[in-house]
Amino acid sequence: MTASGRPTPLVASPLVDSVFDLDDLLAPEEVVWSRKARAFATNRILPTIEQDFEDRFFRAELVPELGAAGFLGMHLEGYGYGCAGASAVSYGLVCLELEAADSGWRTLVSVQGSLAMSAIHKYGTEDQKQLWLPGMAAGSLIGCFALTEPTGGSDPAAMRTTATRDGDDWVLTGTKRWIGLASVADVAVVWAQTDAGVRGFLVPTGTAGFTATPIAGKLSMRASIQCDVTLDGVRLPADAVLPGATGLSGPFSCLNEARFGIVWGAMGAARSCLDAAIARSRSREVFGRPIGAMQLTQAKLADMLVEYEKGVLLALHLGRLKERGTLSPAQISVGKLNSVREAIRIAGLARSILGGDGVTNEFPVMRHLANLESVRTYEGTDEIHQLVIGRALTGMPAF
Ligand code: TGC
Repeated sequence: MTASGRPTPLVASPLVDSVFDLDDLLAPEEVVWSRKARAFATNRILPTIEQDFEDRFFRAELVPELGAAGFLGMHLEGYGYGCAGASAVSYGLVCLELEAADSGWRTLVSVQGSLAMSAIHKYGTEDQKQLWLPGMAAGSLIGCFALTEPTGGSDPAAMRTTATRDGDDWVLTGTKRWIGLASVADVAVVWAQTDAGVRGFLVPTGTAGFTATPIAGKLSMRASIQCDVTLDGVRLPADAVLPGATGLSGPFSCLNEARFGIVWGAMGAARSCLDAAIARSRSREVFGRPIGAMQLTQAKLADMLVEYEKGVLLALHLGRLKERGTLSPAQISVGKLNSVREAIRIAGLARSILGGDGVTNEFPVMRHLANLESVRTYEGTDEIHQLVIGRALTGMPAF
């Protein structure tokens, strides 16, 4: 229920679907994943999300349900470790449907599957994979990914967290910030400087010296958790290191996975805003007729649909490239930059169609708008992605 007692709208968008017909471009199993995620979002997230956002409440019981649905680590290449072995496009569609409910829940699937699980899956030993991945796929264990530091997230090469050898052990010291799920995580994938460059470490969060503190005062992503993390002489055994990753390409390859999910997810938030605006335009009367019968409103709705459809088609193109194994970081940057930027524009136009009521939680639009400002900032800001694209076009790095 919304604050006004109206039922929370379903994530359904029959009008948008009928004009676009995305399903026509999808394989049958992709439609199945999409509908499954839409049902999960509608039945398990939407009924409580406005109140959870208001209360800053993370509904932890949904995590094993996401695992049971097969959404956690669903796209990790190959079967095994309890993962679904689904296609990149299927994963993207799940991200879209979950983010149509709330960016926080798509973020959870990203942090767990695309960042923490993918780091272990790409770079871990067989023992590390067996220890962590099945529980993480089931949602009985939670992972986080500690890369960003308080001095800024855009330049991981400048990280100050260190890992030094002491006999066979590693000792980690430093601070991380904006680390999703860290205070509820069982394991943290921590990136730190070593004599041999940046390495990744698996840190059970109960290890002495590891502290995670949720960041207070967020006006965005309020139904999810982001933390400050302190590593105060965290002592780890030799086999805590991820052996397959040396250098920044390790964490950056995981960011590629998460950014790919955002390309799709942000369009889900956009679709939810478009749905709300369409419904309101048909029911709200001003100057004696529905505002949807007015040319200025129709122009806004048309522009919103065009950008939504273009964004999803771009996501689908990138998904097909990913499935072929040819998707490049610059192509992902094009998608992340476009999807989030256009989703924010669509949400803003939707808010204008809703009038004053658009700033209340009677509608999901301000929540999406606030969430999308976080989505715009993490996993590479607009400016970072412009610079990655600029480097690809000119051959000259400008950062
Ligand atoms: P550069 O010299 O370009 O590259 C260093 C090494 O990395 C490789 N590389 C990549 N590999 C895979 N995928 C990519 N996208 C890659 N980009 C670079 C590169 O080939 C090189 O490899 P090697 O083997 O030659 O050493 O590195 P740079 O430091 O100059 O990079 C510049 C830039 C701007 C591209 C990079 O710093 C960047 O992407 N910055 C943005 C980082 C970012 O997105 N930060 C936010 C992370 S969000 C977060 O941590 C929170 S997680 C979500 C949550 O917990 O809720």
